[in-house]
Amino acid sequence: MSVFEAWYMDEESGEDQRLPHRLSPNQPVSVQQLEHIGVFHWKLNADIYEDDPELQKIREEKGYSFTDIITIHPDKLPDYQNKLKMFYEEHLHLDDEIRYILEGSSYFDVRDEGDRWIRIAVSKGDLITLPAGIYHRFTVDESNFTKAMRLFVGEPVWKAYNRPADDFDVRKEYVNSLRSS
Ligand code: KMT
Ligand code: NI
Repeated sequence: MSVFEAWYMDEESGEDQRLPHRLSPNQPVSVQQLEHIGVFHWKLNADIYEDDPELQKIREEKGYSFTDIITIHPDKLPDYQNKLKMFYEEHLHLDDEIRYILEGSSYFDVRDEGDRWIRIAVSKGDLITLPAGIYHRFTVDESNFTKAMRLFVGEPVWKAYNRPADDFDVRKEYVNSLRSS
């Protein structure tokens, strides 16, 4: 089982978004740093996701009433290349982004409070939440495969607003929450 790991990205290190893009030497980012910018994480047993009391508890506590499953793979996701490109555009949402990795692995990139890219490696069993208003993006890694559960409070809204999206209240509130913590 690979561990949940995050690092500051080398933003100069070439084209292929699916590569790790670590700095050298590696500059790790701690769980505490991630929590500070509102990114939270649970490790669950994805083998039992269909009937997992731990997942059920989180869903009840957080009100994650909606779930569906998305498979990101060239043969499984219609319009794969375009979708991948869209996911990798820096964007925000008006609601939290909650993803539970059931199979495979991938990267979520999030901006820290100083606007630097942090790359978060997620794999089977990682449930990650990104707060409403955080600038982020997503990519598969070199495995080109992730199966993920998408969770949502109520009726899902997948709409993404590409940067710049600084005028949204949700963005202002997010930026303020960083200042006051
Ligand atoms: C998003 O909004 O960034 C996504 O939905 C990413 C793909 S879901 C694993
Ligand atoms: Ni997103």
